[in-house]
Amino acid sequence: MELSETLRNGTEQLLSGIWEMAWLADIEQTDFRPESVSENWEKVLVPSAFDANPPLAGKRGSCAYRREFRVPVGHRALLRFEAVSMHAWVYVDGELVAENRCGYVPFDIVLKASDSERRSLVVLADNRYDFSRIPMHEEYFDFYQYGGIIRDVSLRILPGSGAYLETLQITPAKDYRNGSIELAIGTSGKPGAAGQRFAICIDEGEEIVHDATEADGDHVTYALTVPKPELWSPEEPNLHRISVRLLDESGEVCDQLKTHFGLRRIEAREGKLWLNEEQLVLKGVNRHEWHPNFGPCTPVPQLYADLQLLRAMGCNFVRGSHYPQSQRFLDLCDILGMLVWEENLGWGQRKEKLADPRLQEDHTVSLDSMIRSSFNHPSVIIWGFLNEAETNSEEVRPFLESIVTRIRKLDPSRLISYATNVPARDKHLDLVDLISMNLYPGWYGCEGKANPIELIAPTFERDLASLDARGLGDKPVIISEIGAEALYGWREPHNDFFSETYQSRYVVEASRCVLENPRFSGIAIWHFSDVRTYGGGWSIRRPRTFNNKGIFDEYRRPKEVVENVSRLFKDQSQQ
Ligand code: ADA
Repeated sequence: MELSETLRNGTEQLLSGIWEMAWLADIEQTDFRPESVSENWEKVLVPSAFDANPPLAGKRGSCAYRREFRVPVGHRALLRFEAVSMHAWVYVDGELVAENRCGYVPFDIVLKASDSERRSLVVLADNRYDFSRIPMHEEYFDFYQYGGIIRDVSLRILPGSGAYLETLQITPAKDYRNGSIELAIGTSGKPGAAGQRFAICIDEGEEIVHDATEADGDHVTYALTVPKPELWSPEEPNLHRISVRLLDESGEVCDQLKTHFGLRRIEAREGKLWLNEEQLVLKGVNRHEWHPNFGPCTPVPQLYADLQLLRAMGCNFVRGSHYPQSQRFLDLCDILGMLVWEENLGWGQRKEKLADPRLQEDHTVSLDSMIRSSFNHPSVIIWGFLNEAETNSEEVRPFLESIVTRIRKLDPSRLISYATNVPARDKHLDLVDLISMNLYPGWYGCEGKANPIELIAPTFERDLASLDARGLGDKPVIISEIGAEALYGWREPHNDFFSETYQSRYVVEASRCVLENPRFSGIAIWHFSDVRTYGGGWSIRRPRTFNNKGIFDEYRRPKEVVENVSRLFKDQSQQ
């Protein structure tokens, strides 16, 4: 399958490429006029982060982008931004048509028909922190947040009037092994309007025309069967394709969408994880989307290389920490067979922040977009949210409940989890399907301890016992983060903190404790590669202003740990 075919619906044209950009420094959006930016334009590649390279490295402020595009006269069009960071405003033909405050999720804009084929597009991206404007992004998060059009932009030409297709959502049904799926089609206007029909084709099968009579809420749903079903799994990541054409009363094709999907089932029961009814143990890493040359805009060949490094280690799992993933990365995970935890943006928020209606609203917008965009990726098996929030407080429960209820409504087929760093005191683990513990015994808080690595096993035992004592014994448990910093190339006789050898011993011991204990269903090492984080005085515990707990450095050079933990991961898969 061509990677370009795996674009969300296969009928879009990419607007990524060469645009123009003007750095506007401290201008506010309220003072910005798209037509008045007449100087300082320079060529820029989209997607890219404006502050990933000199001369704007480290700058906070506003940046304008512009280009033209064409829409046939009389047609509407759907503009899709896969991510603009952090605060974005979009102007088409001089008019403000969208504002977006969540820098890692896609947003769509439907453009009205115009009598001119040439349309002008201006985007203003602002990367300044300000809780009152963009509460989802905070300066203290332990990863650097950039500005700009950081993921692809695409355009889909829509019919001039009448309905068009909005979404295709495929859910493997109970009898998924024999190819049963549920297809939910979302259209603009009233779904299933009289006279509407859908011509549906799966793989190379025959195209069958269905009347759109039964609208189920926002969607028209069909029970369908894949003609030659092949299951999806990390070992055999088989994909199927579906195409839907919307026909009007006279049988004319008004619109078309396509997507790929996979037949697989993920479950949590009897304290274990199950994929396609077989017990599943997750072995993997947390991964930030970051490379020193590209910031958060990792090019596709590098995404592929990252996944190959993980596969070579015997990994089957990536936790996409700590924000919604790029669709290109998820496409590759589908194709190569990597299981994914996709997570809504959040990092260490305290209860006061979590109670703020502005944060709650933007969290919901971002969550909805993440689930809608990633719905058909078989690689995604877990929806995560709010990393290391103040979940030992009773007060955050209403918000957590609202998130879980919303996820279950949007997608009851996947597991729900959040990573907690207070498992023994966490008050809300009953809400999730999978308990995920971030623990750093033997790294943080072990000053003066003789053998810090020996703290790992008893800490795990203590926290597991506390879960079981609280009646949570039927829920599977993973270590969602554990790791130690190592500066690439630093090997020294003491094998002390920050050496590659300490990190290797630490991660190997943690992995051994997880893989040898049947109460655990997996581990995600913190983390894949070294990444830039906050600077200034806050980075006192972050040499180089990097989070150096990568098992690879930022250029993907393996540290000592890689070979040692790979051996363990691979041995375990042979058992
Ligand atoms: C936390 C957090 C990570 C990272 C890690 C660390 O668990 O979830 O993002 O900051 O600690 O390196 O300390």
